[in-house]
Amino acid sequence: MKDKGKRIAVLGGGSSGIAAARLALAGGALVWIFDTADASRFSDTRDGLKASGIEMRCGHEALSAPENIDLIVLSPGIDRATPLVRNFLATGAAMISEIEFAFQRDQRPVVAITGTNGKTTTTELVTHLLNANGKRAVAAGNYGKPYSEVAMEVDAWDVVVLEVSSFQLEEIDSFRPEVSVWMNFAPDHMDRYHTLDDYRNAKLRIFENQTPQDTAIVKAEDSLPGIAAQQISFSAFSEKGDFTYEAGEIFYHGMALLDFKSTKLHGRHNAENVMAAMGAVSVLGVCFDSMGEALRQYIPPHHRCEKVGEVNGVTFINDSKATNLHALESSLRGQEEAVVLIVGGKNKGLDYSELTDTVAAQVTQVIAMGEIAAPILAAWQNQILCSKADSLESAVERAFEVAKRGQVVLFSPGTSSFDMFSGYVERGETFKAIVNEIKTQAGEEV
Ligand code: UMA
Repeated sequence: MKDKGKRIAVLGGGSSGIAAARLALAGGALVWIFDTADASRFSDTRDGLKASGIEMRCGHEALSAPENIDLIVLSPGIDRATPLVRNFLATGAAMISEIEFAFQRDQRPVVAITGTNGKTTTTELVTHLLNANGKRAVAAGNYGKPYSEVAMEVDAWDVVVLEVSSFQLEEIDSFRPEVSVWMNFAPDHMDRYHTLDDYRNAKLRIFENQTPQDTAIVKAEDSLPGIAAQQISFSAFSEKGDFTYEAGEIFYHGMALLDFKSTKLHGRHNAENVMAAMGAVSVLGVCFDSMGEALRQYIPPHHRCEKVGEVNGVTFINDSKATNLHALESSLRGQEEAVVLIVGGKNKGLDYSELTDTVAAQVTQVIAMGEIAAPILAAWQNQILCSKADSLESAVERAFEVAKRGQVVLFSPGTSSFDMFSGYVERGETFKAIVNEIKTQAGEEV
C-alpha cells in the first residue's frame, strides 16, 4: 500500500478531487478533502464520503489545515494563487496535481494529448483506434473519467489515453507520457494566466520528463523548445511534417495512407487530429494498414464540425459547439470549399471584426442571426456580402438557396446560444432537424 499511514489533503471536491481522495484511501492514507464552496453543495456526497473514511471540510472550515500533512493533491480548476492553496503550502507539505498523483500510482503506458483545440477529438480517436486493434484503452483526464479513477481500474485497461489541460500540467513532477501529443496553441484561459507565455509554458510541461525512449507528436509549424523525445510531426496546412495532407488524402513521408474524405470527419483541422492519432497509435505498435477501417467507422462528437448531410451537392456542417471566436476561426480555416456561413447568437461583447480577413478569404456570403446579428453586419458588410435572419430556420433556408453545388453551409455561431436556445446542444439539434427537413423535401435519405 503506497500511501499507508500518510496524511493526504486533497484540495477541491469536484470529480478529480473525489477520485484522488478515493485513490489515496485505497492506498492506505488518512484523507481529507478541502473545498471552499458552501457545505450545502455537497449534501449528496459528504455523508457517503465520510462513511467510506474520507472527511470533507467545506466553506471557512476548509481554510484550517490539519497538522502534519504529508502531501497536498491539487484539483486542476484551483489556481495556485488562491487563499486555499497558499494556506496549505504554508504548512511546508509538498503539493502535486491530481494527474501527477495518479501517474505515480499507475504502471500503464500513457498517451497524453494537449493543445488549445482538437484535443478531445484526438483523445477519442486514439482510444477508438487502440480498442479497434485489441488494446484496451480508456479516455481520461480533462475528458472522460478523472485519471485517479482509472488508476484504480487496474485490470480493466492496457493503455491510458489522457487529455491534459494546462491546469493539470501546472503541478506535475515526474509525469512522463510514453507518447505526448501537441495539437496546436492559441490564446485561452487568460483569466488564469498573467501572460500568454505562462499558459504556453504550462502546456509545454507535457514534454518535461520525456526521454529519447519516448515520442512527441507535434504540429509541424509550432517550434517547441526542450523536447528530448523522438519527434513525429504533422501538418494539414503545409508540406512540412512526417504526416501531410493533400486533396483529401493523408500521407506519411509521401506515401498515401488514408482517404480522409471516406471518414465522417470534415475539415483540415480534423485531418490533423487524425494524423496525430495515427502517429500516436503507430508508436504503440498498431500498423497503419489496420487503422483505415476503424477511422471510417469512427463517429465524431456531435456539434463540432459535424457533417449533417449533402443536398444537391451542398454540404451542411453543424458546428454549434463553436461558442467563441477562436472556435469559429478554427472551423473556417479548416474548410476546403467556399462557405456560406450562418453565424451569431448571444451578444457576449465579442469583437467579430477580428475575423474579417479570415471570413473574407473563405466565405461567399454571411447570414447573421440572434442578438449579435447587427454588430456582425456592422463589422463585416463592407467586405463580405451579409444579411440578417430572424430565426435559425430562415437562416438555413436562405443559406441553401444561395449556396452553389460544391459549397459548404457552415453553421458556426462563434458565440453562445442563450438568447435563442437552452444551450449549444439544443441549437445544434435544431440545425440538424432543419437540414433533415430539407433532405426529406429533396427526396434524400435522412
Ligand atoms: N474550489 C475551491 N476553491 C477555489 C476554487 C475551486 O475549493 O478557490 C473547488 C470548487 O468549489 C469545486 C472544485 O474546486 O468544488 C472544483 O475543482 P475543479 O475545478 O478542478 O473541477 P473538477 O470537477 O475536479 O474537474 C476537473 C477539470 N476542471 C477544470 O479543469 C476546471 C475537468 O475539466 C476535468 O474533466 C476533471 O477535473 C477530471 O479530471 C473540465 C474543464 O473545463 C472539462 N477543463 C478546462 C477546459 O477544458 O477548458 C481546462
